[in-house]
Amino acid sequence: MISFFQKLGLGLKKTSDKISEGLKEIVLKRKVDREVLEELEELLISSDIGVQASADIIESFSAQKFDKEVSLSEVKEALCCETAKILMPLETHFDVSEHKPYVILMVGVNGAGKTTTVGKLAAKLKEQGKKVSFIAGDTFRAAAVEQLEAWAFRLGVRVFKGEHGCDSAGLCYDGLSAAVKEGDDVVFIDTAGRLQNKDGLMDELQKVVRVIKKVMPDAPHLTLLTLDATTGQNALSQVEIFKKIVDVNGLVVTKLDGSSKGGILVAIAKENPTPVYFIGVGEKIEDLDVFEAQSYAQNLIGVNQ
Ligand SMILES: Nc1nc2c(ncn2[C@@H]2O[C@H](COP(=O)(O)OP(=O)(O)OP(=O)(O)O)[C@@H](O)[C@H]2O)c(=O)[nH]1
Ligand SMILES: [Mg+2]
Repeated sequence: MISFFQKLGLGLKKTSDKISEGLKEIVLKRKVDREVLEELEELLISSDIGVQASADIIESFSAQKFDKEVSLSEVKEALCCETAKILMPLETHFDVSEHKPYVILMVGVNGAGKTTTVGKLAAKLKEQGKKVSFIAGDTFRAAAVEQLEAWAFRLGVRVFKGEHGCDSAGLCYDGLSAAVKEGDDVVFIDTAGRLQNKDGLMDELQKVVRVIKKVMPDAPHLTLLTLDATTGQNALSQVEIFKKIVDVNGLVVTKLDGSSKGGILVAIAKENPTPVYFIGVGEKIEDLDVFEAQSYAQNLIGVNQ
């Protein structure tokens, strides 16, 4: 069976192909001079790595390799190493045993992959023997509850739901109270997708957090912002704005399969560092894994290509 590392490699292939092709043209039989450095920096920026992170990577690269003849693999190794250094602080540890129930609030723009991530993550927790439940906080989008229920049915998980269009905050209050009573280990609160410029929906999210705290003052223990990797630079503004509204303390980055914008995580690490809990490389239940800086950097730069 294909490993997650291989899947990540395939997923990031569009980005790494672009970087590899660019690198071949730049480094072919040339000493590293100003021009080479500039071209490398441009290549990184055009791969969504961000201006600041690209400048840092090139500065360190230059310190090691300036005026030297280098092979393609040496360049890749050096760029990978610097990229991994920038990504390293985003690595984190997922431990739901610190609270009971451990409350995970899913937030993000429309279609980012929140509900799918709930399903994939719940499957992992169930495998570990945890008692998991869902609160269908997306009372807004037609079929949102059914989508969550389909995952719940498949995994054997309880769903707390209300009438279509009912008050999401009220539902979350009741749902969390029920989860406490049931002795659940982990509760996922799925919420409606909301664009970062929709004030009304953002107010609703704050209300959800306020009522959750009435049931459990230290909850939500993890507010996970789900980012769609194909959105590229816009992900930076999503991180910034969602952090202003709620206490986002973790990220999930989905759709790395087929995205040529995998460099965005490096930009986030530099400009708005936030722990990355999971990355998604497909629609299937097993297509979610923990984020690892080293393997991410290797697949992004295409060191083995
Ligand atoms: N290729 C790919 N598709 C994904 C991934 N994660 C989610 N999807 C797909 O993206 C689409 C949207 O996913 P949802 O989980 O419904 O997203 P959401 O954020 O809950 O959407 P709203 O509730 O409408 O805001 C679905 O078709 C998912 O199967 C991933 O890592 N890779
Ligand atoms: Mg959803």
